[in-house]
Amino acid sequence: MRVKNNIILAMDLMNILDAYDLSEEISNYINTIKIGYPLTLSEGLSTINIFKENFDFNVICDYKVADIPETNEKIADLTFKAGADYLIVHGFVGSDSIIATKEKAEEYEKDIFLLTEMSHPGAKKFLQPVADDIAKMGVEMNIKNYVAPSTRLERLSQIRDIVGKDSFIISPGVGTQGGDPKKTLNYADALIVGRSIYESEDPETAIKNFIF
Ligand code: NUP
Repeated sequence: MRVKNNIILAMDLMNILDAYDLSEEISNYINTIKIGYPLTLSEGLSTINIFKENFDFNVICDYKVADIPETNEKIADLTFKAGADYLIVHGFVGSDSIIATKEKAEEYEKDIFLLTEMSHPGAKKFLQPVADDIAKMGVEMNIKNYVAPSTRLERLSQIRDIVGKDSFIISPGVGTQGGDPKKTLNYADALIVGRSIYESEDPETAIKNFIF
């Protein structure tokens, strides 16, 4: 995937009209967006195609899929059928659950991102102790795309070492959560940025602060 300016906009808005307006404002700088539960539960899966048809964005669906394989497969099927290019999947549920989403992605000629360690403080307690193992499992499973935190650069660096230089890492937590965007790009291929852009009075200028 080629992510323009190495920035993925986290489109955590609660209605499609705001999301559409923002897309118009920033589409010269951004070609990849991430949508999650806020927009999807507000407006439905059909939002994916609105972004694809009107802006030709790469759309990553951040549904942090974390269920048994059979349920994961259904979620992946609905998401890719709706037009998603990528689906973010939790790693802690284990390889069978992940395989279910990966195989479904392949059916649609799409792909998944494996979520290793999360960026918020609470992730230190349960997720951090197993995050290296999640990344190692991803490598064994031949997964190429990962999500890892910008809020703990030493952890991001460690995860990069595990998944190797040819893997593609996208990293949330810069800006509002405190992560340093420039340093993050020493280890990650692209930044995920939400509030620092969509809550800004001037999203275009806000984006320029993340371009190096
Ligand atoms: O570990 C993660 N941290 C995180 O913030 C994994 C994520 N997927 N995210 C998402 O990235 C979060 O749900 C939000 O959509 C985005 C970060 O947004 P912001 O903190 O820049 O507003």
